[in-house]
Amino acid sequence: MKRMPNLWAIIALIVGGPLLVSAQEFVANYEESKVPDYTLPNPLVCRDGARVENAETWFSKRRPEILGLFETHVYGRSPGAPPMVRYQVRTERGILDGLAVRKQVTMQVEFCARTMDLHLLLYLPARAAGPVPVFTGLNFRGNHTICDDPGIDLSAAWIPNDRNRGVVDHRATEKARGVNASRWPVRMILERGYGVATMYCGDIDPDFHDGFENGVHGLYDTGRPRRGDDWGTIAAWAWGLSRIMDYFEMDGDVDAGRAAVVGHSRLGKTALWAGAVDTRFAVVISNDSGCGGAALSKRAFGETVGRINRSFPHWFCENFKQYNEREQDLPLDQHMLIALVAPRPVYVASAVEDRWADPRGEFLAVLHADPVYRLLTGDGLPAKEMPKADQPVMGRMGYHIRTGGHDITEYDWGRYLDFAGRWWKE
Ligand code: GTR
Repeated sequence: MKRMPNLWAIIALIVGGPLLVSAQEFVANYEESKVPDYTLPNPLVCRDGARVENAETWFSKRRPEILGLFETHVYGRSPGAPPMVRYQVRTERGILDGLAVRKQVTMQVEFCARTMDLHLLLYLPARAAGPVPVFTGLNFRGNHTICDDPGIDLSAAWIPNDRNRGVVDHRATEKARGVNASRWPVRMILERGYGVATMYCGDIDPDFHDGFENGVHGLYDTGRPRRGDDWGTIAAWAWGLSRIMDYFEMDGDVDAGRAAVVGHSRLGKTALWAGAVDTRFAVVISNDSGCGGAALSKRAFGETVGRINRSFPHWFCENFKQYNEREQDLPLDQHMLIALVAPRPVYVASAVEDRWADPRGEFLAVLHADPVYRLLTGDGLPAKEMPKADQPVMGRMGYHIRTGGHDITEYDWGRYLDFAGRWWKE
């Protein structure tokens, strides 16, 4: 018998439909008492149950195992260095009132007869007597946004809108110059005797879900089906940071043995992954990196795996989506990402109001990576409890929680310069 659609069902759908959708909306947990019970894998116990008792076992067995877990389940597998890169360097002196030498480097990457251009901006202290250590990180909206220096080339790439700062165009404009300068205290870094280098993340891979057709994915991945462990956008950005490192190794004004990789938020996640994959980075710094960065996923506090994968389906590899609402099944957690940086100095920072990034989870990840640092170096994080706001702790591992919100500020940078300086003055 053919049934008529039930009128009440239709009315319920019209009235209740929107309620149903909003009931499924994500509600972040911000209560410590509601953090689920979780067990973290021990970074010093191999998958076969063998304990890591020395550096030999760590480097030959456990570290590759952990790196493989992150490649398979979280960030995806990246290709190595491209077979061909052409560099074009423009050097200008007497920049920023004589404080700096500015280099703008175009790197043309070629793969299988396809090419793409990456644009590096590098400032070096004018008074440097030899090669200097350099802080390097990607930027969110183009090199021209990091400083009021009118000589920085305007980015020609697609740029996300930033209505908060009055930028509503997807192309760079003169009025966007320096809009992110508060996040890049270039003069302060130069005055301390260091260089600073940056590249627009969108040069490497644009930050929207384009089916992995644009950016470096378009260069490498076309013509074959995507696999579960293929690299996502964060891994692509990290690959870009390694290309900056390739350049450093060729520039006699840069001390490539003393390069710090630094990043904020999604680019802080990127800095950690770059530091894990590429051991040429001597110091690794993550600022407010949160979920998929320094924060423990299994705490499901603030932003969660499910939420981040739904909001940003292109950031991680496809396999990571299996852990949406199933963090407890992950065979790893982010303390193991930090452990991958060992024995190199690592610094993680949080902000008090940045609960979305789970400051406590970021601190705990550092703390739970400490045994690896202790085993390899006898040094680690000189704290067992989370420090109070604006009271940094620094050993071979560093941590602070700054008052204020989600941002990278001059205060944060000041601590990073102090921290890296401790190691570089040795
Ligand atoms: C948020 C995202 C965070 C963080 C942040 C950012 O929307 O949920 O994981 O990466 O963006 O990069 O500013």
